[in-house]
Amino acid sequence: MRRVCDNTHRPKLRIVRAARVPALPKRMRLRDGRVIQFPAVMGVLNVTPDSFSDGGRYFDPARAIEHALAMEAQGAGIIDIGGESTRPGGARTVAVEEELRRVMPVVAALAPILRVPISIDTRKAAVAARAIEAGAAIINDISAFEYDSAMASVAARARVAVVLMHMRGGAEDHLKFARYRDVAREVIAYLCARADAAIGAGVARSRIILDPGIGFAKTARHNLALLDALPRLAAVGYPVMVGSSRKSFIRRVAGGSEREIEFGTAAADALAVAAGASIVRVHDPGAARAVVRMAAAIRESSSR
Ligand code: PMM
Repeated sequence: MRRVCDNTHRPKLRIVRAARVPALPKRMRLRDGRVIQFPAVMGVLNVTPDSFSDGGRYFDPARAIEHALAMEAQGAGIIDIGGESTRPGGARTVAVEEELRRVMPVVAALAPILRVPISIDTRKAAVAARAIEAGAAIINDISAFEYDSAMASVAARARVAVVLMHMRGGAEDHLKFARYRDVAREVIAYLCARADAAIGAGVARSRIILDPGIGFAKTARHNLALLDALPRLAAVGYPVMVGSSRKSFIRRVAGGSEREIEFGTAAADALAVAAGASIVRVHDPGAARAVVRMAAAIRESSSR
């Protein structure tokens, strides 16, 4: 696999076109043989009373299960289940026992009936391990294995896929850390280092996904710069995941009405896929599927 961890320079004019559409991963094979075809849509299922955009709506397990099945029917290729809110400025750390109480009934009920893989959105190794036992195939760790030192060995032993995301500070206070000299260069360097650390701990290179962490310790300006720099992150060689859906920079740029948030999210996701993203993490997989299909078709025609 081509890796360009020091790919932080600006491309020269004559290679700009090639640099904007790097050769991208086409699929990822999971440990149980299932295959995620890229670009894919990840549907968000927050089983929390206080998440950023859907807090409380799916706290009841029966409603959460129903919503996951609906998202699969609408075209989600992965269902991401989380029990700890990361709402900027308002999130509180949740104890392991409480997080397990929230997510486990939902993971256990969904694993046998979903066709698409389950990803567990957690920073805690104990939660990841129990979710994997119940059938989760992906760990989505917003701390890129930094919060819990046991996470890398859980991932390596279970041979699950991993999403390593960039953030600074904790879920509670990350906005204090939104200071960069060159946000794209620093985020790419960090993600390369975390991927190397994961590989060093025994995670297969072929199961690593990188995420720039839109909204985590970033201002609107940082988020826009990172979306613009996605070709550089994609050129590192790992599949890239992007989670812009309904985040506050969308409201700030596109406007705060439901329609503005919806179309603002769609624009960010379309441009992310055109710039090389392999997965978009969204709250509305039905809309995102059409967006992703269209953007991918244009991207493929331009790289032919
Ligand atoms: N965003 C949220 C939670 N988990 N995981 C990854 N990998 N990337 C993200 O951007 C991300 C995440 C917060 O958004 P939500 O409260 O709407 O789920």
